[in-house]
Amino acid sequence: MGNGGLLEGCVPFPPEFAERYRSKGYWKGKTLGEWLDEWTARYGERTAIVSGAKRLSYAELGRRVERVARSLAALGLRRHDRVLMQLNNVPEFLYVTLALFKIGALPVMALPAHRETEIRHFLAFSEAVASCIPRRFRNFDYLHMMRSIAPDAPSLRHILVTGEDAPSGTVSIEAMANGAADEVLGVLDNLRPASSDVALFMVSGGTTGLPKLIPRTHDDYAYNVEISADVSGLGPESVFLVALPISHNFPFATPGALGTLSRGGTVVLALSPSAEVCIPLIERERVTHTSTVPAVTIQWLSSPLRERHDLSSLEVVQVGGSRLNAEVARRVKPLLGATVQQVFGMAEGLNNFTRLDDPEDVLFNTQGRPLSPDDEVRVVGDDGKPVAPGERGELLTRGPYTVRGYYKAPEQNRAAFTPDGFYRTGDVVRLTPSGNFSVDGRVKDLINRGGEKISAEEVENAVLRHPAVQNVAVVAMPDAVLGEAVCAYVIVEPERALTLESLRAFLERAGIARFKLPERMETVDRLPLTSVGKVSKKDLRADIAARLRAEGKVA
Ligand code: OOB
Repeated sequence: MGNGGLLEGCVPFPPEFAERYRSKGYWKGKTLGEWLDEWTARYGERTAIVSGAKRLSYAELGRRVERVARSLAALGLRRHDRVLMQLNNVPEFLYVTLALFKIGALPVMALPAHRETEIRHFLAFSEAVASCIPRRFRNFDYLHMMRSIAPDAPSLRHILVTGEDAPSGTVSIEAMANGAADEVLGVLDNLRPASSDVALFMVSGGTTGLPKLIPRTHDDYAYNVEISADVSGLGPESVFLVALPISHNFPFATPGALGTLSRGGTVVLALSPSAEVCIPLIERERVTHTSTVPAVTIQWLSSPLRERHDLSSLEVVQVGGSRLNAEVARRVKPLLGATVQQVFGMAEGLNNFTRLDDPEDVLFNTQGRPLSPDDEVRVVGDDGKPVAPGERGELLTRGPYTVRGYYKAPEQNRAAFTPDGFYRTGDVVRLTPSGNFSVDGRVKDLINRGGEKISAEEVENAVLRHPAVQNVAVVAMPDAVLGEAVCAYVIVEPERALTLESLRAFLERAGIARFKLPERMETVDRLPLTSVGKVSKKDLRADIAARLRAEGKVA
């Protein structure tokens, strides 16, 4: 134990639930930092991380994390301090995140794709004291962005960067990891968090204006890691390719990097999920497991590189984040030589997996079933009452690794959680006779673009700031590879003109992540309304789907 007390603004598990999860052995009473110490002691000289030409043993990883933890403590970071993480798939992501777990400071898992608007929001809302960024990645200068934001973020005291040398006003993570920074011996003992405390903040795909923060505790997140590692068949001989951006829950901890480290396997970091990067890497490192979104799976399946490389090591390809088409699922074994495992998870908690020995019908046509015997799931109709078995309804859930509330969001929590603590997933599911879920739709107002969640309201608010826009509604349109893409229906101000290009340029200048920008714009005189006078997104979705079909762009 450490100094108790949950971070203010977080909703605790009710004591009787916490007690049950502990007594059943789900929550083991260890922090993620303590878990890391166990793994590094147990797997010592085995290879923990591969990144480019760099290979690190567990022992070396443990030493680096320890030095970074001490350096962060020396910088003044303390338990409960928030740290914005915006690193791409580099070892520094793991050094810092694991070091923060040790000192009880809290990573906020932003994405490299986020831009000024999102980052300003995260810094202000979390009151982060430090931010962690690459110097440059994919032709974007993160240091420049951070320096222009910093004066408006009064809480921000440190900018931690990748690379050996640190430009003025920044700290090099690599230097900390190499022991070049000051060490504060003994200080860590005063900082140890409790296992019941918050360990990190995930970012919600969210349906409201701006992304919400999801507090996950050491106990619940460690359990998430453990049960997802079990169901994925990970062991000391496993080699896991982290292809998706590592700050997502799926590649980070479900089971992803942490699940692999918990089993003594090797984590291979890829700088991009593209076939060009990943397929040669699978051959070179003899990768056994990886996690992908359907859009990535499709790209790998159709890549000519597949035939030019030896992929025989590959055992399991996990696919999640958005609905996988059964025909695509069917092609994974013949074309990649691996078992497909569908993963229907969420940063808020609940994970559903198909099991590796499930019959093909389940593997191809369902999104799996919950991992924990104590995951409680309900499928309810519009009236909030359970539907008949096999009928469609919204999935509600509560359990040993599902949050009870978003951070500092009492109002949104009243809408997103039932009074008895079930999280309303917003997903429309059907329980199939095999006991697995089929994800058939959603009631939440977001666009799932290749697994990346985009709040319609957030994009609408940004579009409304354009002077030529009188009103707008943003909806999902079908996309053959991404599943969905962003379409904006705009009412243009009289006497003004607006093109998709100028709207996108406007949004990009406003500092909004590129993946959220509309890919199509329809100008209309009015927006269709429902009987209660709200914009009918259902009609708009049907309209854009019909147009795309008429244009021969989708089947
Ligand atoms: C994962 O997490 P998030 O938080 O980015 O998104 C969660 C939402 C779900 O509520 C659902 O709407 C959708 O993403 N989703 C799926 C799906 N997996 C997620 N929809 C259909 N089929 C699937 N297989 O996306 C996430 C977190 C952990 C593991 C895997 C995915």
